[in-house]
Amino acid sequence: MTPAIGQIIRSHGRRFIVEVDGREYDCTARGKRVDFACGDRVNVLIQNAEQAVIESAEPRNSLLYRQDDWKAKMIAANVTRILFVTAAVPSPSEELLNRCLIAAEAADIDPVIVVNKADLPETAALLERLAPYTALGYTMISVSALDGIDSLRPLLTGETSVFVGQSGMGKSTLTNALLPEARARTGDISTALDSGKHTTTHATLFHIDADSHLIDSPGLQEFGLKHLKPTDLIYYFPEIRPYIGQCRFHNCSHRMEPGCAVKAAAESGDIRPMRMALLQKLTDELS
Ligand SMILES: Nc1nc2c(ncn2[C@@H]2O[C@H](COP(=O)(O)OP(=O)(O)O)[C@@H](O)[C@H]2O)c(=O)[nH]1
Ligand SMILES: [Mg+2]
Ligand SMILES: [Zn+2]
Repeated sequence: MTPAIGQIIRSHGRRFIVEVDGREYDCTARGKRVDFACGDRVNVLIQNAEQAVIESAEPRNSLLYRQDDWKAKMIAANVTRILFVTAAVPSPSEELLNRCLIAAEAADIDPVIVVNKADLPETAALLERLAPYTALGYTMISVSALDGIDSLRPLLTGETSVFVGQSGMGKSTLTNALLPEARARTGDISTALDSGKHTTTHATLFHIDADSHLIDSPGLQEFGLKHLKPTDLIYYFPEIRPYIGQCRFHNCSHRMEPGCAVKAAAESGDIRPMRMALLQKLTDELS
């Protein structure tokens, strides 16, 4: 058995595909551990040409994580950029976008909003609806996986990026457009694990070039943030951050306390009602 260092490029529950020097090994983890994610760099013991055992993971630079009521899900490790892919059809959830932005802020990973399907006439209205997010400092681009993705490429250069978003928004189509050779591999996974359906069920890491990598992930319907502390939430809202520490009471809940700087900012229009309502909703959810 030969020790080596590799990277998890797919995770299938208890099984992981680890890439070592360009070769793929089917791995399980010692002690049946499952707390590894696509993108993790791992120490393996190679057993034969196809199989290896994961001994341990190297410390992560980042972890994109979601936690619903009962299950915690590691989406991707060591990513430097999160691309939230949305589109005018099927109907996009603005709350999911907001939750993803908050998760990105909490993980200290740079998020980008990718509005796909620019070829559809409905896209103009969505771009208008999402314009306030650029005012918050988030980068937003409009692309068409079928028609043109040139504005996307420079954002991926030198980064390890992950596509996240609802199912049907075009994450896998964008992946294929970026990497023509990914088509076959996506097809393989679909046939082997989803009985022929073209739904992405597992995160998969692809190499764009030696320094640029891309993880395609399964569609999200919800984005639980149960792992966050309610009192930390205001740090993850860029437009609320300037008011931290300005309220009269240090334990202000930003609801009805007198001298609340956050509420005053909301009343003067510096914080959108939708974002304020989300802050309250998440505070309740996490308390
Ligand atoms: N019109 C249009 N359709 C697209 C575009 N990108 C993806 N689609 C279609 O949207 C559907 C879902 O795409 P898919 O990549 O599987 O979405 P995913 O679930 O986010 O991975 C497929 O039928 C695609 O052909 C686009 O830019 N324009
Ligand atoms: Mg997909
Ligand atoms: Zn307050």
